[in-house]
Amino acid sequence: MMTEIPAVRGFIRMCTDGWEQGWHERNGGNLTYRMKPEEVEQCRPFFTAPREWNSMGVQADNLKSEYFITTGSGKFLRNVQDDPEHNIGIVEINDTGDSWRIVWGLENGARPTSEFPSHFMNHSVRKAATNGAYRVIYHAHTPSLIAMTYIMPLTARDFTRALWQSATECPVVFPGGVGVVPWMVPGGADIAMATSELMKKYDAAVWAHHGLFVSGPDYDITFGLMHTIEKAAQIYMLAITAGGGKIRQTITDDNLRAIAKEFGVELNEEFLN
Ligand code: 2HA
Ligand code: ZN
Repeated sequence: MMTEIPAVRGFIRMCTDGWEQGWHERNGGNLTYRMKPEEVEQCRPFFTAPREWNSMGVQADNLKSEYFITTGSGKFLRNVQDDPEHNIGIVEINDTGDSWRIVWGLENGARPTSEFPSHFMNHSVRKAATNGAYRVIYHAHTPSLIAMTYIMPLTARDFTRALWQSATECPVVFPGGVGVVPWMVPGGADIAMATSELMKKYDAAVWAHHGLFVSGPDYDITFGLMHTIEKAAQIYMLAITAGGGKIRQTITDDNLRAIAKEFGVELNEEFLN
């Protein structure tokens, strides 16, 4: 069965995990995975007759003829586990890198996530930046991080510092920091380009008043990054609220440097004083 293939099973589990965290109200959030050639071959016996090509409005040379597992547009991540065929699917990219067609799932006229252009451009940038290692792009509506976008200056520096200072593990998990996209209309090529520009530098991009995009090599690392950032945001919001807007003490820049040294990671120096 398709759902027994590890790449597909892991994809479904991640949708359920995100739902259980409270990050996917209604049709909120989306997930895509760039398949390995051997995974495509494992899935191919279950492929249905390919449907028509659909142009994306974005293009990437390094994603020509790739296959992606994707959540469906308007679909609820809550429903993926019970009914994968209607809520997720596999798409093939054409040999010019600007169109997709469905080869499995997304039954009854469903389409890939409305954020497919953003996912696609982020995949292109992260694939190039990591020599092909990165395969997962994940978008979620993480409440505490969204709340932070109402009270903090919308800069990479302000968000990165606040998050690094909110849990000792953070500088180890995302030493490069996080980027911030100002409020933009979701779903189109403009927000896709703005996000992928930041993804050249960062594994994670905050969407102001909307949520978070993260990238990674596999489901565990990518889900873990989303989870770590959202938990840090939750701690930050708890502390700032309990303190009446005042933080009495925090992890210092020297502390951050000491963690980096001990754990052998290189912190983005731009964000240190
Ligand atoms: O899938 O989250 O950003 C719905 C969304 C759009
Ligand atoms: Zn969203």
